[in-house]
Amino acid sequence: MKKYFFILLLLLCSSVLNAQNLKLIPYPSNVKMAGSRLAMARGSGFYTDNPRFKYAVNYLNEEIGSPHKTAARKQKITIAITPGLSKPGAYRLSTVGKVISIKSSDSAGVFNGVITLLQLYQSAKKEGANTMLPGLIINDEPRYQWRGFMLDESRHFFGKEVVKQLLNWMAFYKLNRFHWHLTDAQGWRLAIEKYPLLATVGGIGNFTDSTAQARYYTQNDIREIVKYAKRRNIEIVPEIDMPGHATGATHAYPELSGGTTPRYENFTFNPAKEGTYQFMGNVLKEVKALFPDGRIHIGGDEVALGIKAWESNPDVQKLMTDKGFTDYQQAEFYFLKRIADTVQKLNYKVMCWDETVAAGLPTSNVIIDWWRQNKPEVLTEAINKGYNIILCPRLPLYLDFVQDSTHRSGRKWGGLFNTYLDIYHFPENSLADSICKKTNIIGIQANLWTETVSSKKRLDYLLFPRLAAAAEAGWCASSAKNDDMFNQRLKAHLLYYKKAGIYYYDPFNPKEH
Ligand code: TNX
Repeated sequence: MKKYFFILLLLLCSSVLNAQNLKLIPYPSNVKMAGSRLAMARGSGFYTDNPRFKYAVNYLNEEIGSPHKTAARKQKITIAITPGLSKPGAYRLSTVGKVISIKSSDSAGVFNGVITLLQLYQSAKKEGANTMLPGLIINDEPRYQWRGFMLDESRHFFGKEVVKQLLNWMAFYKLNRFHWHLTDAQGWRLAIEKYPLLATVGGIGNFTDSTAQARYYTQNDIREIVKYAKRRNIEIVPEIDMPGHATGATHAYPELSGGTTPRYENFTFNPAKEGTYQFMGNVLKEVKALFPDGRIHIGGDEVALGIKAWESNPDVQKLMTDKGFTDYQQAEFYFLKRIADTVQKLNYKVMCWDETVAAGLPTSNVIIDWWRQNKPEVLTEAINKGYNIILCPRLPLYLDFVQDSTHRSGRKWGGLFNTYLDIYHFPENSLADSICKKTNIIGIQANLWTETVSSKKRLDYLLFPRLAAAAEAGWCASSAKNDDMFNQRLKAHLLYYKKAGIYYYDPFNPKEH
């Protein structure tokens, strides 16, 4: 009898203390369970003596809802920057003994350690008035330095509170780059002081209603959001899409249009007018002042769709003759080179979509977003030319595609869609091993285009839980992936979404549409 009791106890303990039970997403590279536990009293929070990282610990306290300013009993965390951890963003977290410690070689790693602690706390067992943190040592490092998410706010505008909530979830999943698609044909969403009509006129309308009242971010909004993101270890890359997808801007300033009539049908900026370059130079200066993280995305996608109008544009015709261009793509690339040069003269790095791989931009300080999964040769070309590359192919990384075959709203291409497991297994499920190993692939990114997304509810439904899968794909080695284990952890995270009032898709109970 006694013997069975002990076996039962052992089984119970091992299930409580088993690393497999940790509800961490993304899952850490290495976890060692110590068998101990660390009790935290209800209402207590965390503190650190390290002044440099008080902000991170305060963030943790806010997230767990601890009144950290007044908490009587607080759990100490020692935080140290120690050289020698191999990758940027790597950290070591220990919860063994009485004091929690986080070590890293950089502040990104410290933040990542704090986030792991936050997730441990969220999923910790409660015993009476105590939260029981498992005693463990985690050594962890990201697979990719760039773990991104892109939101299109031109097609539909969601506003500050939604963006902040997204930044919170990104931080929770250690996603560290927010690509913000702020301008497009359906609306210009960023106030520029020198050209106020960009926002007040260019901001009118959206994909569903071209007359909707102007919606845009003021410069104060932007500063607030940039600060909010920084506190969460998230860099923001603003996108000013050009020379295509320009109608939001040319709606406000028709003289910039590459077409002959001023409004919607004209898709590009005029590449043949010096005024366009002056205008963009001034816009980019303000963009740089607002976004301190050192990168601007200049678009460069789908210009071919708008080039037709150049045939009847006398300025463009003159440019073609003067420069001896024989096809319009040369004019497009001429435009992109001048803009890239302007950004680089501002000491900022350039990002652009993969159509620009052929444009002859300098390879240093230019990052390419590879999105056309039906053009693997473009990815190979970008790799061979030596560009740094972010992988964001439509399949499986576009989140405007539905998650399930039964879903009605969202995109499906001849029945194709993107499940959370398609994302989880990226890139090995999509690209040859030899490509996956290329070191100039610096990251992956999930993109949400919003032509089909006009409400917060729909936004949530497309994002969750695929954001979690994207985070794990960006962080974990392919050898560490396991569907069953991921599903187990994900189930716990669905409860977090529920608690937060998120309208998520439940892949384990897929009855909603
Ligand atoms: C192509 S992806 C675009 C976007 C659209 C998206 C989905 C990319 C760089 N350009 O403008 O929103 O397809 O329709």
